[in-house]
Amino acid sequence: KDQPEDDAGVITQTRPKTDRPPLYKVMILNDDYTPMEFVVHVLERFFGLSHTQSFELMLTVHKKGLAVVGVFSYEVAETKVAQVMDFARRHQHPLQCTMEKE
Ligand code: TYC
Repeated sequence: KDQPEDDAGVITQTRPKTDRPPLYKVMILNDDYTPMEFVVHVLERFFGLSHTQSFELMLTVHKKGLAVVGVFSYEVAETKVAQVMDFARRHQHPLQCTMEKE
């Protein structure tokens, strides 16, 4: 056998940065039917925003079509989306909430 059997001479380069888990943007989308007060309530209830912050963010979505309402780990983002979609459905509003990798 003429191949070396050990790692002599092999340089293992350590990676300079530690990977952080990816983050996910949670967004809500505008529609023509969901009442403004309902959206404000959703933002207060599920995203811990103040009434004033929630009202302003709701207006941003109303005018621009969508907005990021928070950035979370995959599992937290998934839970927020599910909670909002379930709450909207139970109240028969078409409000849509989605997530996207940052
Ligand atoms: N456009 C809705 C209305 O005029 C209000 C609204 C705002 C709906 C934000 C959804 O994500 C939304 N009643």
